[in-house]
Amino acid sequence: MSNPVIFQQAKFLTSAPTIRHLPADEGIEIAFAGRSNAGKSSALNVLTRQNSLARTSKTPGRTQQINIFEIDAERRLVDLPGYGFAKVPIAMKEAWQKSLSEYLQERKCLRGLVVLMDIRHSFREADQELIHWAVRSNIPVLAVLTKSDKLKSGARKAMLLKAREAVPAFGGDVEVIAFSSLKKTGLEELEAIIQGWFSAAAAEIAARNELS
Ligand SMILES: Nc1nc2c(ncn2[C@@H]2O[C@H](COP(=O)(O)OP(=O)(O)O)[C@@H](O)[C@H]2O)c(=O)[nH]1
Ligand SMILES: [Mg+2]
Repeated sequence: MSNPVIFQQAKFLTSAPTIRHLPADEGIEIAFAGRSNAGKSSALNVLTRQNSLARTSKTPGRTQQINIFEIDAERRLVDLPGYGFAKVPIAMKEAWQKSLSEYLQERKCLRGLVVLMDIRHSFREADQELIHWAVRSNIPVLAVLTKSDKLKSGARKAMLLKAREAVPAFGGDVEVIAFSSLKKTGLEELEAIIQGWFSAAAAEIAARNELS
């Protein structure tokens, strides 16, 4: 069994422009992905109870590198480069997309993917592609519908329901929650699911070590 995750312990470890600059591919990583401005950095800050751990920005497209936060020697949270941002030079955009896809395809310690999407525009094409990729790689997905405070209760419930109806089409382990960094809505669910992923991965690693 693994110890409970103490998210408050998270510390910035490093920023990697490409996957070759990442720490060794060992232990367990849970990654946060989403379009630029979806609310990734804000969610990471709420989760870790640190106001400026992951820099939040009103300028979309700022997070160009893979930012790694260490919880302890075994467990890390990863803020992936945002995608789908139009107002940057094409070469720059291609460099980010490359490091994103490389990380997703090659990182063996990746054991869970949190996909953040604005509750008002969930499951856009790039989000769907990412989720299909994770399902194909057997990585569990949590779709987090962000900025839920922007909608009134009725509309919020309708959007959550609509998003949940989209899940079976992915054919994998995909869950959906509504979330607000501003109001801390959905924080307990977010924590519980990530904790579950860390525990499951730790149990699997322990079982593998016993066999060898
Ligand atoms: N109202 C509201 N705004 C949010 C929420 N989360 C993020 N934002 C705002 O959305 C913008 C982008 O957030 P950020 O976390 O930097 O997004 P990232 O690009 O995905 O890392 C910022 O202006 C945030 O203040 C939320 O839950 N509610
Ligand atoms: Mg960010």
